[in-house]
Amino acid sequence: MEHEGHLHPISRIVRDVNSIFGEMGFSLVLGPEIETEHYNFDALNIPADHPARDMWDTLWLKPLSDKNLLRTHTSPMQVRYMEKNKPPFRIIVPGKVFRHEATDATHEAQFYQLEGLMIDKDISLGHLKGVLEQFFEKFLGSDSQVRFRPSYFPFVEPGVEVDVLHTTKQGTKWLELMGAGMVHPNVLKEVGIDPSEWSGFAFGGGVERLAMVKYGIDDVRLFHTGDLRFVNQF
Ligand code: YSA
Repeated sequence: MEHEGHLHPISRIVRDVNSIFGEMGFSLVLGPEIETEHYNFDALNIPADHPARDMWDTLWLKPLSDKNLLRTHTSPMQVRYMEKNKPPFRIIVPGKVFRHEATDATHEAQFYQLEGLMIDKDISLGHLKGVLEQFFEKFLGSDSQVRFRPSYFPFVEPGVEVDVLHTTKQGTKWLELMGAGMVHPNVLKEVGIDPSEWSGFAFGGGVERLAMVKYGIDDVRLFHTGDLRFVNQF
């Protein structure tokens, strides 16, 4: 008997997200999974002694003296892209990230993130909110509920976190989907972009969590167990 194959739900989400942001003028960019301390931390305004490094439990590669690591987030691609390209631009960067952390229903040690970056003239927090609200409306439908909370990341000022209402068999509650904010002037200066002329926003979201909200799934670990009874439902 022949069985028709299909995309893994995470690949499908990445394609859907790419097409929604593509309609809003964002281009797709990819980057390396092995990163340097410079791009993962220093160039993002997180120097070696900065307490915010504890936000990302890092898997360092040997020899430790080389300061190479498995990227803990897709944000290093903001710096790599801005070093090589002149604004204005809008990009999204999907990719695998790695963290040395215990797993639970909302945390994996290896998962996918989606980075977004827009730099132009006179960009404000209102543009960030508008773009993300439009994205969630197209991705989840007009009855989806999104909230923005003040938060802190060293590479943005101000910073926010974005939660979406998540309904599963267990009930409905807010799930954190993204960190975001206005790109910090120090990050722009680091790549030679004048913050008095250009401004912009960035965001980084969890792709598995986007899928959890879209499909009402209550455990992030289901995506990577290889259990076909789960995967074949999509
Ligand atoms: C913040 C500001 C910006 O201007 C740009 C990007 C960011 C996000 C930042 N780089 C970051 O990684 N923040 S985060 O640690 O809070 O992760 C972002 C999102 O990834 C979370 O909101 C969540 O949806 C997902 N995530 C985080 N840890 C996870 C996870 N998903 C599954 N398993 C984990 N362990």
